[in-house]
Amino acid sequence: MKKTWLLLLTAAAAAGAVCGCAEQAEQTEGLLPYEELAEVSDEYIVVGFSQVGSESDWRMANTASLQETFTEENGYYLLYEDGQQKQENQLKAVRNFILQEVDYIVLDPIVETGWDGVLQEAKDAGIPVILSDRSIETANEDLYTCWVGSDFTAEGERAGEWLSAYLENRGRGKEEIRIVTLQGTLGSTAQIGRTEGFARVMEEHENWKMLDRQSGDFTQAKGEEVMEQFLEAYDDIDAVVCENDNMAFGAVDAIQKAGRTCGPDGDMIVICFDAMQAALEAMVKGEINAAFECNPLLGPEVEEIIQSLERGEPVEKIRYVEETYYDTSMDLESILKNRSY
Ligand code: GZL
Repeated sequence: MKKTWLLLLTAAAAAGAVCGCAEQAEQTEGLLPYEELAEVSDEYIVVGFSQVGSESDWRMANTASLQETFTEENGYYLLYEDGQQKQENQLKAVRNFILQEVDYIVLDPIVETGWDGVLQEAKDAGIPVILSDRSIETANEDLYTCWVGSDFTAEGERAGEWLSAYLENRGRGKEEIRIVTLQGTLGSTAQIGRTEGFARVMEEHENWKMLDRQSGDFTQAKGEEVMEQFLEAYDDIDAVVCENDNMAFGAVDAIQKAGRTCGPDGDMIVICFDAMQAALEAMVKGEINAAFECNPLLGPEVEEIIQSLERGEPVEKIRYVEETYYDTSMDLESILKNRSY
């Protein structure tokens, strides 16, 4: 079902670079030139994609997955907007998409709250909204068609269970374990779920003590900064839980700069979420103990949903992707050879 495009004959239709290829990751500047709107009117399914930002390896892989899926060769015209980790940019992008009467809006919401108004506008405009990766908190579930992403709480529980088994196997099951956590962007679905999931396992271990949790905003620089503060504040940290790979890389840098050690042979256990290639390489180097996968390849999943909607078929409200974890007991060299991210 393609919406007949309303030609926007306004000066605001500034030239925009619309990308269809992953390596560009360019974003659409403002509105599309009206002559381009005419071209695509009935030829493509037009998708407006509002992305969180470009803060991490995971994010870049996720952006690439959608850009490699929604190409003109596949019958799509993608309007991509990088929110640069600011909700106001994403709100503006979604309003732009509504104004341009896209066929579908794909939104990866940086945080869970503050979306009801703009999603009501999309609903009033008859534009389905698919949440990709992160989700929203709303009293009105009709404001979006569905959410495809990870079960972040399960990821957090998996990490807690792994740590429990790891400590048990090393004869430390009864020892006091002092933990710090580098949280992701506060209020994001990934941060909420991972914190909650790990906390559930914490409750089963009265000998585990969470010394501190602070947000590193999913970035390596902030992760290093927060870990430096933790190292100054606590001199006997046993484990560092990093809610994404990039913060773990920052934490490892801070630990090493402080003359301390981490990883399977170090004095601090470091675990992280995402499990991108660089995290597995850090495990091979002995800097990180385990990485809990968060699948970034959501492009094909989102496309399947759009194709179902095009055929007038119902779609499930929540669609979780398959995920696993990796640790240094595994043949990481072989795994690295066969992994696409
Ligand atoms: C998780 C995603 C998170 C990643 C981070 O699905 O939202 O955001 O874990 C990214 O790397 O910044």
